[in-house]
Amino acid sequence: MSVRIFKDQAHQEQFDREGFICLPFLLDEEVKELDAFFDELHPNLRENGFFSGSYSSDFAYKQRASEKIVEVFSRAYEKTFINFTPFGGAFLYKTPGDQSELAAHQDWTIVNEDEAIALNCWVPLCDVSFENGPIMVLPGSQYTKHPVLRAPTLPFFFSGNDDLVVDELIPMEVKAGTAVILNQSVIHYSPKNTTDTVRKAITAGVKSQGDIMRFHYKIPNEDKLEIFEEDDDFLLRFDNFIEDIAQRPKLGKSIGFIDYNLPQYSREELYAKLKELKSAAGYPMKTPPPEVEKLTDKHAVPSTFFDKIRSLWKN
Ligand SMILES: O=C(O)CCC(=O)C(=O)O
Repeated sequence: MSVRIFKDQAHQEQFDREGFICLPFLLDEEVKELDAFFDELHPNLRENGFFSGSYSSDFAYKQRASEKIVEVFSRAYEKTFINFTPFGGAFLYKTPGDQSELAAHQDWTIVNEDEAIALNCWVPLCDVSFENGPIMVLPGSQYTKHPVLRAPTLPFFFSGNDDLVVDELIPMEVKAGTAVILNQSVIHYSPKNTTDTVRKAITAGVKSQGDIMRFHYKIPNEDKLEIFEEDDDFLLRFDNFIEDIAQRPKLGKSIGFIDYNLPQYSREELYAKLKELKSAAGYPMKTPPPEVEKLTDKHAVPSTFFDKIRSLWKN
């Protein structure tokens, strides 16, 4: 089902087919304003890593950043979208170094994707090329083409075989102020920053107007998810991001339970699925199919978003 959110019909069709679209978005002066605000908010950058404002435990910082981003983005939002509600934003940065890779992931399910849409506008504040860690996407991996639920307590359907996915991603080498507008369910990733300057960007969320936000929690040792309805600013309200996302939500209203099993694929099946999704989106595969091999322990152990985020915090 296509949920209308773009004003322009051609943009909507491309987004529905590929799961993402790159569009001119911010004016030069808006980029400059946000870049100066980034510097004001982050006088000291952490070294050698990828950092998102969402990980901070400082609510006032997160709210200030989010409100400013929404304010400056509002002109471009009005030009681009219809029937939409912005739900905040955060600064992201990648400082040079070999720890600055961000693992392949899909963003959490935060709306009922059978009826509504949630997307991210990822907008770099500097020109982005393969060298400084661009966002990379798997075309066609959006919910409408491959419906899976995502939550910090669930693995991804490709967990353990991330290498197959990463080999097939397309880098978004775009100019400062361009938006890479991603369905939140699209698989994405960013490689390390191998330059000697910081790569700054913004991620800002937009959802279908009127849709209530939600969050899923996997009941330990059961194939069951509990669903919570959440306020529009719930993503800003984690006190201790790394610990809170692994637990039953403290905020929101439980609206019930569903039985849920994530699809599971062998390496060969996963390759075939990626090929199916990419071809339907109009993209050829970049790599040959994997050798038929026995599932090893490495492939069998799923990792969750929580594990991946924890590994980012080691440095
Ligand atoms: O900025 C990046 O490198 C990637 C950001 C990202 O994947 C995310 O915020 O979900």
